[in-house]
Amino acid sequence: MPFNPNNIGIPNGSYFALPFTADNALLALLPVPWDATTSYRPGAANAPQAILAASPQIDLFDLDNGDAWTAGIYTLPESVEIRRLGRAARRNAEKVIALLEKGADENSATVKPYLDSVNKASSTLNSWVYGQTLPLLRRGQPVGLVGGDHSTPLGYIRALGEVHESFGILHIDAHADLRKAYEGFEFSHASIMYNVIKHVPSVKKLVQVGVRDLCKDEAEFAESNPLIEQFNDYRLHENFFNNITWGTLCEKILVSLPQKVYISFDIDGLSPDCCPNTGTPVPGGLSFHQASYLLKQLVKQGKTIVGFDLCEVAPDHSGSEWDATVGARVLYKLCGFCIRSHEEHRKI
Ligand SMILES: [Mn+2]
Repeated sequence: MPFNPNNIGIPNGSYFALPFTADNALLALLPVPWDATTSYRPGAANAPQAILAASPQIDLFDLDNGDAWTAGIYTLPESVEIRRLGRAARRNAEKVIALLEKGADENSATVKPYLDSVNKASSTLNSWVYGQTLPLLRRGQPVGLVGGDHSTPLGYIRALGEVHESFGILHIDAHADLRKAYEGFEFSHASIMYNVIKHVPSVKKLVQVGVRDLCKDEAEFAESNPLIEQFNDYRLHENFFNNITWGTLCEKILVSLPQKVYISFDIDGLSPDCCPNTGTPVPGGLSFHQASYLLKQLVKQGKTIVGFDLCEVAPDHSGSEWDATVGARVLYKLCGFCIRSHEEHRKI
């Protein structure tokens, strides 16, 4: 049967049930089923599959991006080995967390072997993601990484750092993710942006939006580092209460970003009604429309989205598909804006 974009999608193993291959798609989607270091509530490892299952119900025509999908969105297969490695690492991480909660020291002989094995597994993941994404970037194909917890894109951002001399990150998240390590895990979901700043010198600016839960060390690190600019959720809402519009705030948010922008989208940056089962939900946050409008303005300003990730979506074990449905919608917006930004770029 020929592909008909007006019909309901027929599941085919590709996001949004689209009929593209590596050779005829502008954009590639890489599922990373991994939540080894999620501290509070696991589940993000199941997001790539749950979002895939929820994605065919989306109408391909998009009121912001029209028929952007026709440029091609291709889905890479989910790796069985990575899923298995992540599951084993998670079991060891749970042992570490349980021991730490009983008062054990990170460096004690009981904790250390488990901790070392989790850190080693995370390094393996980082190398794998790097190896998957670099060749695609080299042939000019941007990648959307579908996590997984927020530790998953580090290898990808490192690969971007080799292909692009200079780019900025627009980071939407309830958390700053600037911890030097968390619970002893060097590559924790709570450390992703610290690791990016430390390991990827091509990142010239990190703009964080929606942050509303961070420790003092992170606040001081952000304050003292000229690369980092935070638009925390309390200040954003203070502006709303004083009749400053979201359009004005978007301009302020986007002004310091360079021409090339990577988007790191933690679903918990949105209000928890969009992601009730995410690992560490926090009250407050952006609405779906605010986030969408911010991305639209980014593209409108002529910036190029060189890649993106969507992390920390966690499907509901009770059978509700809401988290995955919102995840699929956010993923589709990210894909659409990324494609549009490349078309805009070509026009210039
Ligand atoms: Mn995060």
